[in-house]
Amino acid sequence: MSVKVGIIMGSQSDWPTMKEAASVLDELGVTYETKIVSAHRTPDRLWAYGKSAVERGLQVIIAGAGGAAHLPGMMASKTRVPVIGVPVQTKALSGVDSLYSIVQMPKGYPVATMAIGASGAANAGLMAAGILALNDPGLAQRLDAWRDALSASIPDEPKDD
Ligand code: RP5
Repeated sequence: MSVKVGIIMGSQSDWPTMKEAASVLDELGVTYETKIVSAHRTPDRLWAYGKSAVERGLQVIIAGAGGAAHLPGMMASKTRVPVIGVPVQTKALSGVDSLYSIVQMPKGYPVATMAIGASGAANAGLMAAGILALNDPGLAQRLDAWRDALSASIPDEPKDD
């Protein structure tokens, strides 16, 4: 069976953030592929990945990048497969640069933009799982259980350390 989720990122340096998405998908039993695809350093790789995404059976692409983060938007321009964008936190501007680069897409080429950093990457994994769960009852059940477990782990009252 073909892999349905692609996790792509602009650089090796994005992996510590993007592996939060991978980790959530692991917990939910969703298979995925991971690739370094840079809008600026490997534009031909980006083009080839986007061009073949539909025929390869990808159903969601999670794309993370930092700084001048053009990867998610460029990928959305190349394929109709839904793209979830993760703004990677940067040293210079704390990831606000990444967020602004990803979120403000022109009409016609949407990117579902997550929060900056690790939480955004984890939520990207959950969002991808939620999309796939629409047509996968087993995954829907696992996702419901995951959400219930998270909810159950929250204490009723705060306590001192
Ligand atoms: C972007 O530039 C990448 O997504 C990364 O977040 C940022 C910095 O890349 P490196 O210089 O660490 O490779 O393209």
